[in-house]
Parts: sequence; C-alpha cells; structure tokens
Amino acid sequence: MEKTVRACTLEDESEAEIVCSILKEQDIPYILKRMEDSAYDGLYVSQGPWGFIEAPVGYVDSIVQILKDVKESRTDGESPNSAFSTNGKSRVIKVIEIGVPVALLVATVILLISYINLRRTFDRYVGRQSVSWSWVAAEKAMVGKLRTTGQVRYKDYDRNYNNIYEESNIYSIDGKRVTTYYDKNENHVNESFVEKEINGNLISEGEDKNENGNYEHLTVYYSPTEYVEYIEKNDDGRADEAIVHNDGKERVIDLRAFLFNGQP
Ligand SMILES: [Ca+2]
Ligand SMILES: [Ca+2]
Ligand SMILES: [Ca+2]
Ligand SMILES: [Ca+2]
Repeated sequence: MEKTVRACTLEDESEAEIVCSILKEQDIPYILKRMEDSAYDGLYVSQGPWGFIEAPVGYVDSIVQILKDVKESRTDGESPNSAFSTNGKSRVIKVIEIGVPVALLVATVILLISYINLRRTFDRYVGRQSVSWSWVAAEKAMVGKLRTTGQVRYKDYDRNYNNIYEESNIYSIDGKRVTTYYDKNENHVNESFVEKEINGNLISEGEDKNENGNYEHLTVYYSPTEYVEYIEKNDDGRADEAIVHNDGKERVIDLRAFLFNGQP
C-alpha cells in the first residue's frame, strides 16, 4: 500500500465495523487503527475517538463521505449495512441479549411444569398429599380428606362414641374403599382385614383371632369362585395348610408335605 494518511476518526467500535465493511465492499484500501493499539494504552479511549482510519491520500475524500453517510444513517435509524442494526450493535449480539434470557425463561417454565407434574404423580401414587381430619357426626366417623382436593382417603368409625375405632377404612385415590381393618372387640388391636380392588372384587381377607400379629386364616382371591385359604395351625407365622377352592370343589393341601416332601 502506498503512503497512508489519517482519513477520519471513528467514534466507537460499531461505527468502525460499519465503515470498514463498506470500505471492504468498495475495495478501498485502508488501515484501521484503534486508540488502544496506540501509545495511549487504552486510557484515551473513554475520552476521545475510538480509533481512526488511515488510507492512501487519493481515497480520503471517499472515506470521509462514507463516514458522513454512516453517521447520518445511524442518526436516521437506518443501517447502511444489513448486518448491523440501528444502534450499531450487531444483530447477533441483539439476538444473544434478547434470546438467551427468553430461552432461559422458557427453560425455567418447562422445568417448573415438569416438576409440578412429577410432584403430582408422586403425590398420587405415594399418597404424600396432606390429609385433614374431622369428626363427621352423621357418619359417626373420623374422616381424613386430602387438603388439596377434598377427596376422602380415610374413614375411621366409632359408632358407640368410646374413642376407639372399631373399623378403619382406606380409600383409593378414586374414592373407592379398598382396605378395611376391624377391631370389633375394641382393644386397639386389629383382628381382621379385608382388601378389595377398586372395582369391588375381593383381593384378600385375613383373620388374627388371638391378635398376636399372625393371621391364622388368610384367604387370597383369584376370582369369586377361585380362592385359596391358608391355615395357620401352630401360630408360628407360617401357613400349614392350603384349601384350594375351585368352582365349588375343595382340595386340602398339607403345605409342608407338598412343598418339602414331594407329596401332592
Ligand atoms: Ca368405638
Ligand atoms: Ca381387636
Ligand atoms: Ca394369630
Ligand atoms: Ca404354622
């Protein structure tokens, strides 16, 4: 490049970007110099021009005109270069400035919704939703309802008003009674239970007559006419006999003999 002279000064980096892009487009030779590159070591930048353009003397007039056009267009809010927006910041920067917070906000909302849904699912299946209890005189029962929906989850009956519940019920999330424990002799120990599916079919029944925690009589249902009774004879917690009911027919199996001595 032939000898260059200072053609113009530049106010800021964005002005430099625009002017330089136009100079490149028009094949005008130039050298961009920043003040911070110079001996002023950056101190000058905040007070004076950002930098300047040097070019062969023959191009100075064109460069001055280009800078003038750029300044006017920036004042008018029109960009001479489509790559740059009106305030001189590149669109990429604008997209980052607006796009990143929006993306973060959207991500936060999505995470929040996911969390709420997960929490709901968790509450639904684990039953962690808090329950509020109140005495319902008409039912003679303490009724436990979910605080969130008012759905009945528990109903404990004290029909003789002695503060001992002779019957305790658990309801499914769909409002069906699924499990009932009985303490008919009102000694605070349950001696039997009934478990049902939400459609009302029996799943199992148990009886612990001596109230020691071992069920001497446990019935498991496969259908109303197909069920197995497990009988506990010596109260050691292990069933000794199975009575298989199959459409009105009964078959008694000695479990120990059947399972361990190979006898049918
Ligand atoms: Ca009672
Ligand atoms: Ca009891
Ligand atoms: Ca027992
Ligand atoms: Ca036994």
